[in-house]
Amino acid sequence: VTKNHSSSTTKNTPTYDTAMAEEVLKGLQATQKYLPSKYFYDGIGDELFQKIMAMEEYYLTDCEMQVFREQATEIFKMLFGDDQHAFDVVEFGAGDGTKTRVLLKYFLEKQLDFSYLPIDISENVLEQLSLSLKKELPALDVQPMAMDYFKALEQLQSKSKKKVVFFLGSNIGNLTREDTVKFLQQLSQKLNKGDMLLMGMDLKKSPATILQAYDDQKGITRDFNMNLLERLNKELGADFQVENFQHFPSYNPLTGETKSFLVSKIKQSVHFSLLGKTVHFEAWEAIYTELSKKYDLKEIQQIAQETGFEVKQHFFDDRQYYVDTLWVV
Ligand code: AVJ
Repeated sequence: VTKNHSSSTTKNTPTYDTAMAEEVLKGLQATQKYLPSKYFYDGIGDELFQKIMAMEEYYLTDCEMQVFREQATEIFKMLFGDDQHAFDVVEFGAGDGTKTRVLLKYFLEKQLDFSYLPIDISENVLEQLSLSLKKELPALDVQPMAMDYFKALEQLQSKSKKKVVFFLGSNIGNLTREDTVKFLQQLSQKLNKGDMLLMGMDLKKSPATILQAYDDQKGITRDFNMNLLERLNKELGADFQVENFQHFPSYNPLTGETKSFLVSKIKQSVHFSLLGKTVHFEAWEAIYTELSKKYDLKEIQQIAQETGFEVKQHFFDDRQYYVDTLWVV
């Protein structure tokens, strides 16, 4: 895999991430166009997502922070009970680790013997995370892994220390039902009996509340969605004119699926100079860019059962907007 850091190579030919190029073309050449949401997170996307987490409308982060601040003791008891042997904390989609820090700090105070293995698709965000943890929690052993969830799963050693897996922030919501089940099945197979999973899931609630979280007043979420096109311009030599696209989020209260789209306002063509390809858009043709799935407790129970886990306990915020659910293998 070649990577474009927008610097010139020795031959002076611009390079690009070939796996990304392939996935992007596949999505844009499909009958119903789509782009994988994992590509939101370049340096600018990381910054925009941090702004999203701080927004009034984006209740998810506040809910999870409240759960960790107010129920750390209960969570700790459920995770370890009397068994306080050495273990690994594996975190999928660690991001900037703001929420996790609350728990890591608590584990350190309890003098537990553990390493922290954060996994994220964004190298940029992982570097920042490692640096800030080194400063803030110098005693913590951090082993970062920059890759997507399925790659990281393959790397997990099954026969080692006890594992506590974190999958927070409703990151699971980005996966289709099929990928969710596939991911969790593979995960439970990698884990040993007694290993645990703490997973943050966003719950069904008033549709208006959900829609606002993905369609904020200031347009930060719009910029976040549009940045995907800017990234393709920078990294694949595309010539998207973002003003010719519209951010459009939707929520289906039957399925809990929140979907975000970029809709082409006009008939237009976009050329990818580095790939020698052109993509055509009809007026009002859409690109599906993100799924942010909302659950109910029945579906959570079903998924746990289907994937080889047992639900131990749900930790809710005050409004029951959100749940951190604790599962055991
Ligand atoms: C980071 C995947 C949990 O889906 O809610 C926020 C990303 N997208 N606003 C989500 C996101 C638009 C977020 N996750």
